[in-house]
Amino acid sequence: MTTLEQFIIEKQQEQERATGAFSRILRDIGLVAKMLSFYLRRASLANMLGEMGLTNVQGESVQKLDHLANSLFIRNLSRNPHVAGIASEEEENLIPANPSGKYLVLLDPLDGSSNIDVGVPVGSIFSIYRRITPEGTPVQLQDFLQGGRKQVAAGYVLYGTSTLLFYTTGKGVHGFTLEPAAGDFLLTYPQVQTPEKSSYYSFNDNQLHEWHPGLRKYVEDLHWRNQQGQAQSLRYVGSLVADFHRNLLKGGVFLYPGTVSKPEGKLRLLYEGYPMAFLMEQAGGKATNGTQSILDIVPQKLHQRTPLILGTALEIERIYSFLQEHVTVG
Ligand code: AHM
Ligand code: MG
Repeated sequence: MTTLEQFIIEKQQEQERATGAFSRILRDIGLVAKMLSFYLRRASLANMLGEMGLTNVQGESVQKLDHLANSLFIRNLSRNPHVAGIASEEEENLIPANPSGKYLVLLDPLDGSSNIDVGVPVGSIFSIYRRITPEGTPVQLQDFLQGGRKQVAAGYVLYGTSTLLFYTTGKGVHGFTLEPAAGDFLLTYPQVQTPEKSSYYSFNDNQLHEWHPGLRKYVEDLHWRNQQGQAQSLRYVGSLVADFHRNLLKGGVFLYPGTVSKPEGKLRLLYEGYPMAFLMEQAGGKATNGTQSILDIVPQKLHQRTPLILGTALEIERIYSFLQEHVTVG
């Protein structure tokens, strides 16, 4: 079986100018994922559930495990000489690391906070960029605001019935499963393509009344298709990584759109939108905010939010046609 480490080395050898810097970052992310997987399984036994009593930059209460995941990633990655800087959903400002490094890592260290305390799968999301400011100088905000098409890699770790690590470097999506006995991630999903047919839909409908009328019509269409015998099943975990992963493998669509009172939506462009969009496109699907591809959105700030719709290519086209047919917002 191929381990994540072997796979990374093989891929590195395929690139003429590869120095191993990038591979070492992926290895570090894998290492933190293994540690987190271990801590998450013990959380309710080791008094690691519940809140820290702090609020993060997003105005959300920080869970103990959010805090742990954030510190583990930052501590490990900032020791890596190739990491010039880090940005995290949990940190207000960017974190300069090693000025001589040439890569940046952006993180949602533990995604799906509302599920942490109830034993429901959560995840970590990462994306990697090459810096644009000169090596040897401290990183700047502009390094982090290059836009989704500049990602050199993106991926996620799903802490579920098994711990899975899926990533892309722009040449397909590859998935690994943690073999706890060996302590290694093993290649179990080479070259993942999402099915063409969508069978699942995932969204929180508590603000449906505030959605764009085109999207409300699309939801009616999902129900109508069920009546026609074209089974469309609702599956919503409430952890983006888990919802994304199921739909990636089974064929589906995930929606977290903007609403009349929150047109910018909830999810973060840099930590959640870009990496998941990169993965979905690499697996043959599409990602949109309703008007343009997520990867084409020009970022303005670190913690920018975005409406996020991810799914099979045909299903996203279908959504576009509903949005165009019903243009009035209200
Ligand atoms: P988090 O980063 O604070 O965990 O929030 C992101 C999560 C996503 O994992 C998930 O898709 C979404 O928020 C669920 O939101 P809601 O509870 O509104 O359905
Ligand atoms: Mg998140």
